[in-house]
Amino acid sequence: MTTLVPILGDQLSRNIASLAGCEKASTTILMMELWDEATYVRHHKQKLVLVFSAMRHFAAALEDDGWSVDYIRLDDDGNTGSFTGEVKRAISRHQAERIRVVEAGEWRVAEMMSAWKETFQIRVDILPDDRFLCTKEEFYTWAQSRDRLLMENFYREMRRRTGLLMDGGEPEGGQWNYDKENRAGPDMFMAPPPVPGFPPDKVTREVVALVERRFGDHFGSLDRFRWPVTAKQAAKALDKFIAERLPEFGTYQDAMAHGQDDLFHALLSTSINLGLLDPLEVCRRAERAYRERKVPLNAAEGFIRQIIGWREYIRGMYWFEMPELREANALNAQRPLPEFYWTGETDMRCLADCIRSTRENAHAHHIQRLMVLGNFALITGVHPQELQDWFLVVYADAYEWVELPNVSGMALWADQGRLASKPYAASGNYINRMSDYCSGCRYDVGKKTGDDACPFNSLYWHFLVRHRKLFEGNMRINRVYGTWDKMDQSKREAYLESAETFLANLPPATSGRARN
Ligand code: FAD
Ligand code: DLZ
Ligand code: SF4
Repeated sequence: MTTLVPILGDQLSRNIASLAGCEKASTTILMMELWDEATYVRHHKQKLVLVFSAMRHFAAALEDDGWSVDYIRLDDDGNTGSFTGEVKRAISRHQAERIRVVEAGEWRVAEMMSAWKETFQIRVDILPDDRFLCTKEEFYTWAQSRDRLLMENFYREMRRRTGLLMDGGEPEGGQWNYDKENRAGPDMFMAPPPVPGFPPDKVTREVVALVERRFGDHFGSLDRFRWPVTAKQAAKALDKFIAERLPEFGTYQDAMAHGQDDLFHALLSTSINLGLLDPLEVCRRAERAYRERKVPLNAAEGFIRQIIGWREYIRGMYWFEMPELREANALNAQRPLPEFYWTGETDMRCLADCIRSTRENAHAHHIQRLMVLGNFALITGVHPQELQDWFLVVYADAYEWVELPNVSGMALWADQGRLASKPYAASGNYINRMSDYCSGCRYDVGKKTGDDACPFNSLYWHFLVRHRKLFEGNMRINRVYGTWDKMDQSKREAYLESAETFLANLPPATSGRARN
């Protein structure tokens, strides 16, 4: 009896649950390069190269281990371009009597998979993805028993459950969270070591040629492709991060510096999301570095919180809130995506730099995504689906399960605050404090209104005034309305007029698009 084990492009883990307990002699692994997956949004070219190259390397590693792998290339004759079409063909090629597959990361693909049993009329076992530390069911149980779904409470449970940075029943060092120590802007002491790059090998070069040929008009440049494409490379990237950048990770976690794209960040999300690195192992490594006194507690805790806290919480929220989350638009934002999100052509130096990094690296770090790109879209009222699609296209680590709650919930407050207790709206003052962007900008961050004033300043107030009814009752933000009410009438009018003039001159996207 042949068991067919489809392994999806983001399931590239040797210990994937679908292979556990399978006999090599009676198992065929199916891996598929698919037109539908490559084009459901017009992914950044680096993401396509990353996924296809990592898939090809993984298939070769499985074959070296003695597994039979049926690998369908994008240009192979007869490739139907869809998961269902390729599984159907493989069932007949291998006379398969059973399918074992790990659940899909995305709603869209999970829906397809749930129809396989009826479509193919054979046994289909869909297994939980145990690379996540919290199952969907555990998350639902946690979420259903609460009014407020605070990440911090979830995180504490995950710390207790994993035992990471615990001292008996108490958090290591006496505090759960050292975020207050993690808010330095860029400074003269900051000297980030370079992130290791992995120049394309023969396999990757072949994929680069394929992507240029078939997806040459997608967003982004391939010139600086440097992502790990194998588990071995990802392990090396992790070693270097723990040794060289983790010690300062906490301190400069929220800092931004012009032209410095990586700072002290891990650059590990692409590897973790593909399955090249195990998230729990990554956290254990960070903990070990702390216990060996190689990194301070604020760095190890801050980093571990991102993974067992934020990453797990975001994934849980995705499944808990779907499918409504994709349509959510609590602020009734209707503006089209501005043109410069595709071109980077704007005088706003912060946005121009974040978009340049996005185009060149298929990456921007968290604060750039949240407080520059997300914040601008929030305060100008960009339609959530326009921004969701853009974020899904442009980042090499983007999969809907992680992109959507971050964009819709965290950045845009489109879910009415179920994920973020207050909107992450900020004026130029925040960006100036956390970056060196403003010093070289054509706009003056100190000016509040007028042609050369930082646009974030008036847009911030315009946003708060537009949504006063909603936010006045929010304890975490309502104090700002006191400040607004105390301002001179003429000053308030100038703010609103500046913002209106700016918005009237904000061209919508015409040169780029997220979907075919
Ligand atoms: P580091 O800053 O070094 O953090 C370490 C790890 O923590 C990351 O590798 C990642 O696995 C995890 N992590 C940190 N924050 C988050 C978070 N909010 N959600 C999930 N995991 C987190 N991350 C993605 O992987 N894919 C996305 O599509 C994505 N879209 C985002 C969109 C917005 C609007 C925002 C605000 C954040 C988004 N993030 C996304 C989260 C975060 O920005 C990236 O995980 C991070 O920038 C990846 O770089 P890094 O590995 O250097 O992360
Ligand atoms: C992201 C992606 C891309 C671009 N291409 C493929 C592919 O050709 N074959 C494949 O198996 N997976 C691909 N993926 C990842 C899938 O989209 C991913 O498995 C889902 O997003 C998770 O449900
Ligand atoms: Fe951005 Fe305003 Fe600073 Fe310019 S002045 S970099 S627009 S925050």
